[in-house]
Amino acid sequence: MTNKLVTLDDFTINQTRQFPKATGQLSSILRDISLACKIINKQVNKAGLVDIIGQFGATNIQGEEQMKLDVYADEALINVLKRSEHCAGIASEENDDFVAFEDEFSVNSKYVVLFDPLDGSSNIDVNAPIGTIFSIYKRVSELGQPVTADDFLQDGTKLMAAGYVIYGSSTMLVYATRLGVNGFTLEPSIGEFCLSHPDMQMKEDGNIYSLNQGNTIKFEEATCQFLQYCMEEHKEEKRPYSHRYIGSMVADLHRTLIKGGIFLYPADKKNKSGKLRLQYECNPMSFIVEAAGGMSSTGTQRVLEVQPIELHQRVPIYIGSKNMVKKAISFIEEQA
Ligand code: AHM
Ligand code: MG
Repeated sequence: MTNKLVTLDDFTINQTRQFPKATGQLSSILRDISLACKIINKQVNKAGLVDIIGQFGATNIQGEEQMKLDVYADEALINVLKRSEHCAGIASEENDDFVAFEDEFSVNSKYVVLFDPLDGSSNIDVNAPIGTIFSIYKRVSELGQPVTADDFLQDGTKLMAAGYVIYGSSTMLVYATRLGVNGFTLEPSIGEFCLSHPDMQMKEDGNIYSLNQGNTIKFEEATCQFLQYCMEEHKEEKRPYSHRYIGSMVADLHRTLIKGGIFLYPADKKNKSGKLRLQYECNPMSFIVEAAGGMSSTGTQRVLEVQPIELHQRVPIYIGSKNMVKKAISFIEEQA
């Protein structure tokens, strides 16, 4: 492994070999997603050069302004997955409803893909990291027919794989299956994602907390108490925990995965479900973090066990190093 480049393809083919009955369809979808992300990456890199930054004049279902790159990323993923033989349909944070692919190959495909094509898009015009988040489920509807809403409303425990691509100082694809979490860095000269972070593990403890502290005035008592705890001097560090917040979930969680810590977007007095979306953001990230040995909770329930009722549903989230997440939950339990 040390002196040979292991591409994403090499890696997934090797993983598939461990399961004699595997058909390779999941690997093929992953390859399609990585292709779409390379296309998005090219455009993200050009964002400062071409006149692509700006509002597209449309709003998405959450009433937020979409930027041009969001639309571009959404279309890149849909086009690639539509052509793929193994994807039966998609649901995207940018679209009101899921899309069923109805050609003869797609209706016989086993998998559906959900994605947030460009998360953290408010960071585009300041050149800060943004990302694509994706998840793959096995459909529950009958093969041979177009997919239905039930295929997209499965809880996170049913995930087959999930991942993200971070467009940062380098471009990385991190993906998780039940076998673990691995990170691949895009080698631009050959256009391949190459294994750079094998078997990623989350630290049990951490000393970084990440949340939008500007919302403090709206926070519930338990969140304020946890914040207070983070700002106290801690024995081991002889100082308070550090606060880091980019405002781009992919970037904040990528740091959390590598360095340990906690990321939270809690419910507050106004937004009882927080801000982040269960199916597009919280479930895939929870699956990755749990597969790396971390923990993810809504504060009262494991995120992956929340039964989705609608596609664009939001949930509060506390995610990261086990002991920090447990500590945050302990304040919620005390208040209850
Ligand atoms: P988006 O999907 O519209 O980009 O919003 C999601 C983003 C996350 O990446 C980030 O964690 C959060 O919104 C930041 O929200 P806030 O600006 O309220 O702190
Ligand atoms: Mg998002």
